[in-house]
Amino acid sequence: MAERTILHMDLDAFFCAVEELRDPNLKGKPFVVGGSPQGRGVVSSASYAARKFGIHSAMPTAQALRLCPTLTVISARHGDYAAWAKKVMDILSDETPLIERISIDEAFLDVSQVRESGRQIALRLQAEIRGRLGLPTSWGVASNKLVAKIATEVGKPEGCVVVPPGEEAAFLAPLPVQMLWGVGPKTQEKLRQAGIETIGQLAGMPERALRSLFGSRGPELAARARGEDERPVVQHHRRKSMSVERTFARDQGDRELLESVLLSMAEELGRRLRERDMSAQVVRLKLRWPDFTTMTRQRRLAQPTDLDEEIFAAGLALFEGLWRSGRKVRLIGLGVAELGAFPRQLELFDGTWQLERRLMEAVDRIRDKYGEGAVRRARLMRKKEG
Ligand code: TTP
Ligand code: MG
Ligand code: MG
Repeated sequence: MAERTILHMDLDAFFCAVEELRDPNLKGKPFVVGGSPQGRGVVSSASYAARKFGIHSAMPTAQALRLCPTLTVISARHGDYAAWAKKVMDILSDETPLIERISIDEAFLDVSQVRESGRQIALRLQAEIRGRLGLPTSWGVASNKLVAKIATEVGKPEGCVVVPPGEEAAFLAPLPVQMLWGVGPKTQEKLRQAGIETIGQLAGMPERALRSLFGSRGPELAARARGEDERPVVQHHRRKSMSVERTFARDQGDRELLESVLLSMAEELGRRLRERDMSAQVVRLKLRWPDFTTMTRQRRLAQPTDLDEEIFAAGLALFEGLWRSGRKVRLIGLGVAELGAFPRQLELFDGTWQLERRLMEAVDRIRDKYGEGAVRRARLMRKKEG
């Protein structure tokens, strides 16, 4: 692949920054935008002054108040943020059409074809967004998305960190593994137990050790730790839907098995969405009976999602609407549609936070009931069929 120049931008304490535009007295003060401490509100965005107290996004507001009793809590006046974010994205779009928005306040730009250096472009856009809108941004410049995004994180707030080509691995080496895309709490814990805390240590792990810890995912993880990433910058809505389906060698009427197949499909779709930094607004189910009649149903979600649990919950609800106990199924398919880089703000409203909890509990219940064995059984079946 020819050498690329990728920029990544993320607004600093975005919701807080918008609130500061409304009320300049907030500047420099510890405050958060979030749900109320009664109920089960959580912090959406914490000002940098509040972060000094250890306050961060997704922390219960009540806990944030314990850490900083003088904290100001502002309820999210939602509409505004999207409008401000759009103004920022419009400035970026004027620069290049090769822009991929990945959340409400961040985007990648591919400026490989632009003659100006990545640093110059980033600094110019940073100044323009500050000057025209009064909003602070941080920028990362690198040869790929993975490293550019981490560079942004490292420079926050109001930073511009450039990682020259060839220095990706050296740049990442001292950073903690959890800054790496794809390393969640579970992976982090596994690595910690193996004595691995920095990205550099991960990059240096012998292939055998990686495989025994993470199976086929191991080498991929090591590649990321070396700062390798070939994912292109994808303009929005290029891809509209994705789906997976399975035809059974023998028609299946067993609820346990059908549900576990559905679950593994939801996991597959969730993984593919997250890999592309996308969310889906619609979930679709397809069932084909032994006589080849085919039914499809779809459901629009209250919020776009990239979570296995939510895709599964919607798929399961559709399934239950179509299927009667014991009825044989020839093919089952699950899909997601209306994909985009939607802002995901489950935590904004206390109610949706609880909804997410409920969904996770539902999945755990099904896993408890049917056990890992059910999923394994489905996998074995697939093997036999293949
Ligand atoms: P982030 O970019 O993750 O956070 P931030 O902009 O507040 O702070 P940083 O300087 O570290 O980038 O998220 C962007 C906005 O999305 C954030 O201002 C509020 C919203 N958000 C939530 O509503 N809930 C969350 O859990 C997170 C992480 C963000
Ligand atoms: Mg931000
Ligand atoms: Mg962000």
